[in-house]
Amino acid sequence: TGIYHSLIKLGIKHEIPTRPDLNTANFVLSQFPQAHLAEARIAFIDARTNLSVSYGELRRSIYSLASALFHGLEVRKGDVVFVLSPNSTLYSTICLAVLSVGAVLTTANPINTATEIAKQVHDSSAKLAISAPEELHKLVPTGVPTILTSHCSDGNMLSVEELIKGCCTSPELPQVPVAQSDTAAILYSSGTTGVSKGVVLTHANLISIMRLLLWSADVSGSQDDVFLAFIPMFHIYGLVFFGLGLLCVGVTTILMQKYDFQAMLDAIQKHKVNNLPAVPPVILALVKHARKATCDLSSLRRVGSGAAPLSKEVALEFRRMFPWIELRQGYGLTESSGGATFFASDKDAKAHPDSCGKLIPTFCAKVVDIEKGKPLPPHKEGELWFKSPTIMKGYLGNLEATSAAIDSEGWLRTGDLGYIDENGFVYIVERIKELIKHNGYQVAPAELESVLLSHPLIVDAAVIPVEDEETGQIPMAYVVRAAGSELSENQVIQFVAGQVAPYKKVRKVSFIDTIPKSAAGKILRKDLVSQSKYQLVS
Ligand code: 4UV
Repeated sequence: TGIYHSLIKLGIKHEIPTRPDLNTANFVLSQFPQAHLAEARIAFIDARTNLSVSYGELRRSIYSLASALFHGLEVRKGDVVFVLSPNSTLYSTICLAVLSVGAVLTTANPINTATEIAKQVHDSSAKLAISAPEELHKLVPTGVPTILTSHCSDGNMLSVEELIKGCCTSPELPQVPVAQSDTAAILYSSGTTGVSKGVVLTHANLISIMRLLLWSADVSGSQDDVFLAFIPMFHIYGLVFFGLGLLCVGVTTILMQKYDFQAMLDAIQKHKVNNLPAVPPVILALVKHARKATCDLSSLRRVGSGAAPLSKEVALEFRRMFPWIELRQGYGLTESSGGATFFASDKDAKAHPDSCGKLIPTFCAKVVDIEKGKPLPPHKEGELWFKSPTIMKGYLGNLEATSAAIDSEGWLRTGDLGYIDENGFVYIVERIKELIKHNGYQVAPAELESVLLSHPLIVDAAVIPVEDEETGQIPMAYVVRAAGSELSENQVIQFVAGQVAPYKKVRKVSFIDTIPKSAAGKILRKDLVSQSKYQLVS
């Protein structure tokens, strides 16, 4: 039939529940370590301040904040709450309290610019924002009512910290009926084309992905693990692991506000971290610099890599240098609530260094011929399509983009070219969608093109990815200047840098007479990609 099914069956315990009243928050809380002693287990440690939070404290904070949001701030079912914060010990509390009252979570990269943030506040129709004090200035112009995460000495704004302290401890969550088909989160992704869109994830989506994470943790016996989190919780990868899912497993997570190579090594050594979900640039940095750095990585047992392709050479070198560490690649998308493939054993991962694993349980896949639209047999390259209970409901308020992404039978088009071998291992060959990934972060060419076109001396523009060893890809702009203009590469770079978050900066510019386009006016990016390769070598 051309359909690949995950060959791994879930046990009864991990099957997707049908209880209609279960929401993401009471699901996570129902999985917390239950016994009295287990309440003292540490859930989070802030790597910078050493502040720790036990599972018992976390549960009480979630109850208190949920009560304060519901009774005090009148946050109601369906209200969108915008969270703007780096990783912190409060992040999960905020997410779970918001979800528990049936409100909808939307998250953003705290280094986004005020304009980017305003766009998301507007697009998601946020009713309330919760902001780290240092990012507050970006929310003020939007006029959205805002509370801070932690108390800030200058000013009299409410903070989550105070709400938790001030609220008489509530013994339970406010009783808000939430259906699993209700929206839980709106995360932003550009999908296969265009600008960032709101990916609507339901409670059923999030509960399903957490069940799968729980199942894989049970398989590998992770309950006593110590994880390190620099992957941000605003992104699906960090949200599912650190914000929600690992709390179901009962592990301890050491939190870093942002990635820093030396701070990461120090934290691994100090806290005897054994699990490190990472991205390819971090694996490369370990291969290149760990030998020279003074560090003890002997506690590490497993390192994960996802969000962008990991080169086979780097993977092999990593295993040679750190033979005691399992390296497991995974692959996923915001649109599939995170992971779609994974390795269940190190033996499999070792034997397939260029694969990103097998379909996770409950997933089906098709590899579809790009020209003919027909499903392909093993080893043949085509676009990967997925079906699973974790696939998003659609893009917020955008039926056209939704039906372009998900067909009438529920198949999600990934925009990734790959193949599946006869044993079910999945290989990603190339990204065919427009998306650029810089250090694992999404950069949408269409967004940069619209910034470029707002320059009075730019007549037309197209942005494409250029491969980069350290960061994966960098955005490169092809620019058509107005007649007689002497606009320089540096001026273009500075112009864009002034308007976008640092990870989205255009880092190379080439001037061109016309942008190649199809008869329908679509930018022929492939032509520009070939041209850029020629330019870089000639
Ligand atoms: O939407 P997004 O930014 O989402 C992600 C999610 C990555 C995750 C999440 C949970 C996991 O457990 C895990 O292992 C990985 O990145 O970007 C989706 C696109 O990123 C590329 C691919 O083009 C997706 O469509 N991508 C993600 N992982 C890989 C990858 C990979 N291992 N190899 C190649 N490309």
